[in-house]
Amino acid sequence: MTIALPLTLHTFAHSSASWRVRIGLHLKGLAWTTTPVSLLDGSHKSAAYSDLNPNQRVPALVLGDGTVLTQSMAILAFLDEMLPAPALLPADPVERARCRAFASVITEDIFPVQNLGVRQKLGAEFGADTDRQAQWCADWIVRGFAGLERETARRDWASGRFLFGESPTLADICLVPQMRNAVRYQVDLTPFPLLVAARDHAMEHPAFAETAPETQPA
Ligand SMILES: N[C@@H](CCC(=O)N[C@@H](CS)C(=O)NCC(=O)O)C(=O)O
Repeated sequence: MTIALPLTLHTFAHSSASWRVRIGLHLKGLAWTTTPVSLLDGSHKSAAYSDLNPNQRVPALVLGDGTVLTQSMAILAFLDEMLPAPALLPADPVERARCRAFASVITEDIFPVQNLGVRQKLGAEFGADTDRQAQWCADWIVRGFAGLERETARRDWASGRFLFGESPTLADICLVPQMRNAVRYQVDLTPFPLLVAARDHAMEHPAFAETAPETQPA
């Protein structure tokens, strides 16, 4: 079975979940066409986009045969299953579990509480202005990053490598966009030197640099 081409990625440049998928596509050597979905003007809630992704979130990946895939981690798993090299997880089962756990801290513990819909609700229903919303996001990022920094220190990770070895894995794919969110919310990264080093190393790889929000159409 092969992946039906061409691929169309419905994405928003500044969405970290979308960036994860762009990194994965690039790592797997796949080309794709971008269809921008603006979260700023609510395009993700339009009738047309809701037909494509009933959950009204980006990203969504449309395959050449019309199949629609959603949820960044499910899309990355699909890519890894269809194109096993380069692998997005370590070979060793324990390391795989640790790598998945690292990614989950970001995708399940940190990211959901700072998502756009959450921030909008904090503003509309709880009166939090943009500064308070940013503080909210920063607090959850700091808590999550503190754990990841401690975990990384415990693993004797050395800078100049990817988080789980010599090639990028889900851990790097999730960390880099989340670090960008941290910068956006003015998180002081000084307490997280290992995460900063991991981010900096990953950003030297074309799959990360060439898919960064700044490189995207919208
Ligand atoms: N768990 C989903 C999260 C997708 C998601 O929430 N994307 C954000 C942008 S990064 C979004 O579309 N937010 C819209 C909203 O919160 O209303 C994934 O990993 O794909």
